Amino acid sequence: KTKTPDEILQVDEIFEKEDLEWAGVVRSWLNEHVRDNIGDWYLDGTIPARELAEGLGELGVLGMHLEGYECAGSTATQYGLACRELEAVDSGLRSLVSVQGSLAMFSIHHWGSEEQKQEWLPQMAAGRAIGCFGLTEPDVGSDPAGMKTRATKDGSDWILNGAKMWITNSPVSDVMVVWAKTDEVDEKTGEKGVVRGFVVPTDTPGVETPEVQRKLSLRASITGEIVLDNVRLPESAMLPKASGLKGPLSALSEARYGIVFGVTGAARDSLEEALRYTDTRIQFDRPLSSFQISQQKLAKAFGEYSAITLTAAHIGRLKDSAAGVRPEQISLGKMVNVDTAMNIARDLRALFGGSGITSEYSPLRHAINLETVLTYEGTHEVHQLTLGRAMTGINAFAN
Ligand code: TGC
Ligand code: FAD
Repeated sequence: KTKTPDEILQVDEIFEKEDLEWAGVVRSWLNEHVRDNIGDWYLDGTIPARELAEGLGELGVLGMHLEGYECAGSTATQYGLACRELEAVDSGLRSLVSVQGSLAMFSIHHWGSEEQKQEWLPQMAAGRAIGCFGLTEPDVGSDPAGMKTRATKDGSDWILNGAKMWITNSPVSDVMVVWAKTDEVDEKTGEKGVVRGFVVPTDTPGVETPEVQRKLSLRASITGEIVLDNVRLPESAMLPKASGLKGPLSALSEARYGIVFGVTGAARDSLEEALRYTDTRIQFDRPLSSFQISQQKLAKAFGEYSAITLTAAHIGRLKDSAAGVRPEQISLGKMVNVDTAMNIARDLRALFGGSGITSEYSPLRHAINLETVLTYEGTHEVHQLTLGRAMTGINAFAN
């Protein structure tokens, strides 16, 4: 009698019964609406973002961990388990939900005015409005403190100029949270330039959002630029409570948390697919699953999958606890879980032989997607240095 990896691990002893039931609801919805299409969307290099956002809004996953404004107010663990199911289908799908809920909606929810929250959060939770988050620029990625996008005052209005790069969903967004430096003096450095967030409807004159083409990874996701050419905004467009890098970094903590859970889904899906395939594929008159080397690969992947699942559960519990989770703990989860999930998907892909390089089977698609996940939301190296700093007390990011 065979058992699934989750049965052997006894995930029902790791997570609460009702949380796993919720994960089952998300999984069923994805099986019904997405799973059969994902390979084609990936090959086509796109995703029906608007249609999907409305479906995901109805399912209740957009901004589900936020309170009020028609958001579900779920626990961090429940949100993590939803990310796990989404990324079991494709990292691009989890990206759609991460950017909407953890980056754009969270920024407005945490740092916005009451009017901004009332205007945007209910329609974003329902998936009627799509949001994006513009921090990275063509010349500034890992070091957002060096951003060049500027917000200057003209009377009571703000004028935004600059460019953002690699922005998930910018070409299909209705609203953007854009981070720019103002002329204010930074109290810490004594220099001019304080990072502020702005809520910018994408139909504002001067905004353009060309799509990034020719991606090899995260193909079932729309990525774009944001070009801001003398974009005039009312004073009320600024997020009033965010000042300094803490604004965007707090949102990044939320989205990185979703990744810690999400990638365990990509690993689980790769393992389940490999178990199914090796059970039915016959070589030398025996199923592939009967060879010792196949079982070694499966066992190694299972061990690693178990470890990252337990890490995600631990970080979820910390986030749900009264004390909360610290940024370096999220860095630990992002660094270890993404790298491990990528290695699991890559190693298992070999078990499929030639079939493994087609869109018919998921492990290579997951592995290639995870190259992006390793890079965005803080590169693997940024998280290594964050942990290095937490352990040694020495900042090795710069001189
Ligand atoms: P530092 O100057 O020390 O800190 C600035 C202020 O921020 C606070 N802070 C945090 N707050 C909340 N959460 C965090 N994770 C935080 N990290 C720092 C910090 O306490 C300080 O507050 P205050 O009150 O003292 O001013 O900056 P740092 O040295 O900590 O940061 C340096 C570094 C390199 C770690 C940071 O710049 C960084 O994380 N860089 C990576 C940039 C990045 O991750 N970009 C991601 C862009 S968005 C994206 O990729 C979306 S992909 C979406 C998808 O499709 O799923
Ligand atoms: P760089 O910062 O130039 O880094 C290049 C290499 O140098 C990396 O290996 C890095 O680790 C290394 N490096 C940099 N500094 C150091 C150092 N001090 N020590 C050691 N090594 C270092 N951004 C957004 O704002 N919003 C989005 O929605 C978004 N979506 C994305 C979607 C996709 C598909 C991709 C690929 C990216 C997305 N990003 C988004 C951007 C992403 O966050 C950046 O690509 C990432 O932060 C790295 O920045 P960079 O590409 O400029 O690389």
